[in-house]
This record gives sequence, C-alpha cells and structure tokens, in this order.
Amino acid sequence: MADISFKNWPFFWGVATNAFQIEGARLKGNRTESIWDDFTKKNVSVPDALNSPEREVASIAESADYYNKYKTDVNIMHHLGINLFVYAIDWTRIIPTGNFVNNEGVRFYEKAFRAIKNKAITPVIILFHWDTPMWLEKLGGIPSTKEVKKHFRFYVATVFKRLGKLCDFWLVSSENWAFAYYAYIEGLFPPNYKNDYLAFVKVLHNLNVMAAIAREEFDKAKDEGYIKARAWLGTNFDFCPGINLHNNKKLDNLYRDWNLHLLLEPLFKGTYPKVFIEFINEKKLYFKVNLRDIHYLKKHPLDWISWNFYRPQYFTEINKPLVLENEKNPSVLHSSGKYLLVWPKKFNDEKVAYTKWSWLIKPEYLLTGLKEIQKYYPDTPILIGENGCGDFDTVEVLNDGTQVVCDYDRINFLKSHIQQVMKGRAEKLNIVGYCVWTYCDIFSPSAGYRKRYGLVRVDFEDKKLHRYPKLSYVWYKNVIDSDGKTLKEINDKSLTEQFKLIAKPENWDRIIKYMK
Ligand code: BGP
Repeated sequence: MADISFKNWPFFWGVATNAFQIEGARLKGNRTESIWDDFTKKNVSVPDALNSPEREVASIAESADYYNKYKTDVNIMHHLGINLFVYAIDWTRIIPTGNFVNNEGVRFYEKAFRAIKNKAITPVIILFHWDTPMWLEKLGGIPSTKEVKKHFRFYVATVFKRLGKLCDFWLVSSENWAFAYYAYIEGLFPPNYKNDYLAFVKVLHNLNVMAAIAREEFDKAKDEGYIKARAWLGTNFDFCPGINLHNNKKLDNLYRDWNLHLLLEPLFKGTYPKVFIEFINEKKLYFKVNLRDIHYLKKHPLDWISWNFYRPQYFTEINKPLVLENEKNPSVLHSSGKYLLVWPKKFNDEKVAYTKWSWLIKPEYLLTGLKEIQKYYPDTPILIGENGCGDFDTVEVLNDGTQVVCDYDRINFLKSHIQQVMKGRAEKLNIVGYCVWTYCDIFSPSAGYRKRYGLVRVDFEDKKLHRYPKLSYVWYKNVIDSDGKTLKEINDKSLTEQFKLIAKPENWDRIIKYMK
C-alpha cells in the first residue's frame, strides 16, 4: 500500500477538467468515437431563447480545443499559480479499437502532462469519466461485465505502462452514481437508457469491479517500475450531503446508505450496504453480486477519495411532500423508491438560494460532508475534486476595448465554499486540496456552452477560440498566492486594478504566449 501520509505534501490548489468536455479534435490523431461524440452529434440543439436554463446540447467536435491549445492553457494555469491539475483522459484516444494502442493518442497525453509538470503543477489523471468507447458500447458497454473486465484491464494496463511515470495521483472513475443514474435511469446522458434498473445496478457494480482491476494493474505497474511506489489510486465520487425535512433518523440512515456508503464501501471495504441487495431483490432484477467479485473487491481496495461537491440535497418522506407553492422544482422520487428529493423555495422561513439551473447553494455542507466522509474513512486523504458555479456570463467591453467578464456571483460562490475548506484545514480534517470546476469555459453535459464554469472565458464565436481571464481568475490567483488566507471582496479596488492590468491585451498576450 502506498505511503498515504499526505502530511508531507503541500495543500493543493487546483482546477479540474475532462477530455470530452474540453479537448475537441474528436476525430484527430487516430481517435475513434465515444458515446458522447455519438450523442452530441445527434443532439445538437441550440435553443433560440437565450438565457433560458433549459437543456442545450451542442457539438463537442471542437469544444475549447485543448488538444491543440494545451500549451497556451498550461501557461495560463501556470500564471494562475495552481499546483494541481485534475484531468480525465479519453479512453478512445488511447484505445481506438478493442486491442489496439494508438501511439499518437499516448503521445498527446505524454506531451500535455509533461507540459503541466514542467510548470511545477502536479497532475491527477482520471481514467474514466462517462465516455464509453463506441466500439465497447456496441459490445454491450459498461453493463456488459465480460467485455468491461477484459477491455478496461487492457486500457488501464496500457495507461499505467505508458503514462505511469508522469503521475503520482490517479483516480479510476468520475461520479459513478451520476453516470449510472443519468445514463441508465434518467436517459439524460448517453447511452440514454430509460429506467433500465438492471443496467443501472450492473453499471454501479461493474464500475466497482473496474476499480479493483485498476488496483491490481496499478500494483503490477508499480512492481514493474512503471509507477512510483508512493503513487495513490482512488475514486472521484459525487455525494450530495442530505438535508432531511423531518427529524427521521431511519430516513437519514437510508439516505446515507444510498448516497455515501453505496459509493464508497465497495471500493474501500469490499462490501455493499444491504439497501442495494434489497433493491435488486425487490425489483426482481436478474443480477446477483457474486461472492467471487466481493472477494476480488476486498482484495483490491483504493487509497484516497476525490469528492466533487457542488450542492447538498433536501429530501423528505414520500408521504410528506412539500406544499405545491413551496416547490421551486417538482419533487423527484429517488431511484430507490424510498424517499423524495425536493427543492423548497423556503425552509425554516428562510429563502433558499439556488443557481440559475436550480442547484442548491449551501456552502456549509462542504464541511458537513467532509466530516461525514471522514467519520467512516478516518485515515483516507480527501480532495475536493470539483466545486464551481455554472452561470450565464456577460461580457463587458472596457473603454480601451478590452473584453472583460466580471463574474461576481461565481466569486461569491467560490469564496463561500473556500471559507469552508479553510475551516476544514483549521480543524485538521483529511482535506488535501481544493479544485475549481473549471479552468476554462467548456461543454456542459447538462446545458451545453451557455452554462459557463470557467475561470477563463473562451470565445466560442471566435474561430481561434481566444481565451480571456475573468475576474474570478484574478480572484482565485490571490487565493492561491496566499494559501487561502486572502478571500477578497468582489468590490476590492486592488482586485479590479489587478484585473485591468492582467486583462490588458498586451499583458494577457505575454501570459498566453508559449514560452519554451
Ligand atoms: C460534474 C461533472 C463535470 C461537470 C460538472 C458540472 O458532475 O463531473 O463533468 O460537468 O459536474 O456539471 P454541468 O456541466 O452538467 O452543470
């Protein structure tokens, strides 16, 4: 087991991003399609009504073209001062067909991660972020246990062998719940199954088996010298800490079983909360978690946790729904069928804050969630892998013609969450770092390109996809420079002065020019 004494690492201030959302160059360099290429080609719809938060899907053929612009982006991130960069790589860029290694794809990642490391930024590589290769999807995709076991093993063994020397911090997959739920129950994400509970439970289980396979290959790669002994392998999970509308301990435990234990226990303890087995039996699903898999999971536990925190989630008993006039969004029956997810306008007589896409804003639950995870995993390092605010950004043109985005709401969102990070550090919790989602404006799975998360603006109207700093870029630079001690107010004069200076075209051009 790696030496997980993270005490000897600096606190990590980073950004996170994901290949299919940022890379573009979808058919360049011998790459083949993933389910996200297929889906976004068939569902390119850009609704006329701007500023309507309904779902927009648009092409990822080019996106922010990180594939060709990574050198510029590395300079921008270096200037920002980050020391951690979380990147989910693209399976099909490396394995374009079942058992063929695409050297051009490997070479791209070697160059891109070496450029990151050359700027003293530590990379974190995520192996799978929802983008099943089309060639694997045609064999049954992630629900197909036999195919997944064989092909995922070949993929991760290839990555560890070819890229292992470039990275000490690895994550197997992103947001297993979001993928299983939105892609196999809701049908919102590709491969767009609807209410396929059998595929849903198989995907959740197979993602756990994939993690154990990655562990086995990771340890082999360490023995063979491809990966450093100190390297860590973990999971990047999505967990919305629950807010129970009623004082009901039984329901609290059920929520925790489905939202925390189901996502971490199999990966770290090789066990499943009984609610999952009961669910399979109640739904009479033709699936059984076999003992051989359980033994395999127990034998190959992970080392660390990256937790993507955006929002907590209100929930209530099925027979105690919100009154209609207090519903910001209609309530949703949880996939377990045991409780309701709700979005109240008011709670305890207080107006509840939401983003424009109705994502609940309650920063204090970053600390609550951290403590809840640590209660069950007391010695496991925890990174805040993603935290960010999707918004419609407006561009202002200063009198010298500089285009600027003063994203005050995003700064206030980040500030309120980083305040909780600083509390966690002061209480000596196992938090090892914090990453903003995301570095620059990219494709959003839930809303295309209008829902912007970037610290850096990408002008998608401009064929050069020019990058511009937002006010939040300068704000976060101050946070990093002060190791989280400087959380400037949005109307801080020194902040706007810095911003005007950095955003000045001649200054910004110097920052983004690729220096050897
Ligand atoms: C996380 C995903 C990211 C990113 C983020 C924002 O769940 O890991 O890929 O998309 O959410 O989500 P969205 O862009 O749908 O608002």
